[in-house]
Amino acid sequence: MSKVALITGITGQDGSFLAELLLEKGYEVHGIIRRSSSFNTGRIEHLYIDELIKDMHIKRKINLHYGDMTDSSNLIRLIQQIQPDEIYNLAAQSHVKVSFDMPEYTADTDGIGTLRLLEAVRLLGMEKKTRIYQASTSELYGKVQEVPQKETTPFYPRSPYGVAKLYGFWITKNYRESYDMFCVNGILFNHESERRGETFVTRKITLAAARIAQGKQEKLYLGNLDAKRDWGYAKDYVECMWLMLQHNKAEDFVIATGEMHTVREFATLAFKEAGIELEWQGTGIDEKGIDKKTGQVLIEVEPRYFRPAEVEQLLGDPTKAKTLLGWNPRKTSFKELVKIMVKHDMKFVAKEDRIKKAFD
Ligand code: NDP
Ligand code: GDR
Repeated sequence: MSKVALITGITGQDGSFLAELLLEKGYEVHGIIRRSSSFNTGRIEHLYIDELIKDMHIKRKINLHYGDMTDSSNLIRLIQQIQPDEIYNLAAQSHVKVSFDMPEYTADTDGIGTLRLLEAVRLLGMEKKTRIYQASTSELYGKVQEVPQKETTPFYPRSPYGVAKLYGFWITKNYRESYDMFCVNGILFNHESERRGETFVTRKITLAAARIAQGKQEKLYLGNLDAKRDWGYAKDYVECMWLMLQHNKAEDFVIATGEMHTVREFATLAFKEAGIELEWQGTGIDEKGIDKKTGQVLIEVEPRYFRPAEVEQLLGDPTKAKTLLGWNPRKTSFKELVKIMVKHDMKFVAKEDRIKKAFD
């Protein structure tokens, strides 16, 4: 009998990579999707469309169910019906800047949503059957109290998102300690990919670099160029989520590369991959990224992208995951990550244009 997994947030960056990994491992995979007036399944279509075409008996590789983290009765019904051995709670309003605009919704989905899921498992008497992974985050460290950050570093969140995820972290730990449930927190540092949402800084940069290189965009506007992040590759990180649920003991882990770069460095490297050498001039909001060859200003600072409270730097220490889970934090280097994203977006942007023309 294959194991049964339920993924909340299956349509997101991590959900799509995790679904692929679990299918490879022979799992029966279920996912919760939100009803939307437009398609939100772009990242997972290949996991069921191919199968639909091949086999008209509709032998789907993944099973999708409508649901929402704000709806308890829906979560209870789905968990009862699916009887999962493992739940990966990846669903969240995951944009830090947007959480300042939608603090209550973010708290409801990211904080109380986690409680709803844990309670559903407990109320159904599945505490001993179902293992739960909670998508915690380096944003918990916020205004950092120690460098690098590890499992014992105190938290100091700096956004409604960080505060909502703080509740998710502690309620997961509390259910583990109160009801002896196998529920764990993965404190994941930023991880990116060619499937990253287009408003997160890395993807915004790689898409802009590709469009500018192909003459389809003039300028890129960014916020804080000095922010430093520990950026890894999402495909490597979902492996850790799975490893944490296979571990013999329920415990929390920091997942990071142990290397930190500024937004400016990411942009410099991404533009280089797209064939453009940047040089930086000016300081603060007057800083500009200039094409060395043509002298054209390609990047400007736009105060609209600054946050009311910023997380200036994050650097994780993955020693525990390395030692206890045998995970390799340097599988994909920073340089390789940028290369993967720019290579993808150069093709994506070229195709985007062909699609647009087809509808003209
Ligand atoms: P994405 O934003 O790409 O995906 C979020 C997913 O959650 C989407 O499937 C989205 O659905 C779904 N979702 C949002 N709100 C709800 C809701 N109310 N009910 C049900 N589903 C909902 O995030 P990532 O894949 O990047 O991240 C996965 C998780 O890991 C998130 O919890 C995030 O906070 C956390 N995390 C991410 C890190 C990163 O660097 N990527 C680092 C640390 C933690 P839809 O497609 O319909 O919008
Ligand atoms: P983050 O990711 O807030 O770390 O949260 P994001 O890519 O949005 O920002 C990273 C840093 O870049 C700075 N920045 C900009 N950010 C965006 N989005 N747009 C810009 O134009 C821009 N210019 C500079 C930001 O100020 C910030 O310092 C991500 C999410 O995936 C969370 O869900 C997750 O928990 C954390 O990573 C770990």
